[in-house]
Amino acid sequence: MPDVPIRAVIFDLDGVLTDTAEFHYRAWQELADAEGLPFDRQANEALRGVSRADSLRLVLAGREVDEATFARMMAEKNERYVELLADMSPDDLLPGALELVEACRDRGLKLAIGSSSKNAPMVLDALEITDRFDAIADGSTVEVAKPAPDLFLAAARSLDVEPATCAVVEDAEAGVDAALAAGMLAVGIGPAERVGHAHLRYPSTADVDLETILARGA
Ligand code: B16
Ligand code: MG
Repeated sequence: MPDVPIRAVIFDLDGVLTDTAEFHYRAWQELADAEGLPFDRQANEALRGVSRADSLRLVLAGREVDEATFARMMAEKNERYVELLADMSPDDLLPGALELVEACRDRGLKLAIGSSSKNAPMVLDALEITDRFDAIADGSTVEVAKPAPDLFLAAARSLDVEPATCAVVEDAEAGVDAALAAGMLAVGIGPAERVGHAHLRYPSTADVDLETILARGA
């Protein structure tokens, strides 16, 4: 990691600013049950931060389906997921999330969202935090999903900053992989088994210490 000052922070959404993982899980479980596919909470863990299409491939676990069936299954899962999001409000921000975003803004950092979710703009609106960010890169921004670096590189381009000056806050193994591949400072949220390969790691968003992040990049 080159010693360059951090000028921007790219936030993952699901699992860092809000916890939609339970809704994703319920929507996948209902689809799996309807299709007679074996699936449970443990299998769901592998889907964290993974795009919708890659998630369905994991749910199918090698079972072949034609293109139309694949598209229908993705649509059904998303329809259910969006239904479950209906009651989302600022109360669904994770503890410490808004405080961290505000602290970044107070330090003059540029802020972006780098989420694999195509529903990210809707979730940000429901949380009433869209206006806090200078750029939003989501599941519709790039072709190649995390763990490829493309999404975070697109966020850095939108912010007009060099990748090495960005810190990425991520809860998923695939997201930390993507941040490292982008040459950014990776800040992992969660257990070491999942995000232990990040440069810095905190158990939860509320534990993140911005000064340590900034000192690390300086
Ligand atoms: P959608 P993140 C990810 O969001 C979720 O963690 C992951 O579970 C989901 O499959 C993915 O977005 C795609 O979401 O189906 O809404 O497009 O963690 O990158 O903010
Ligand atoms: Mg996430």
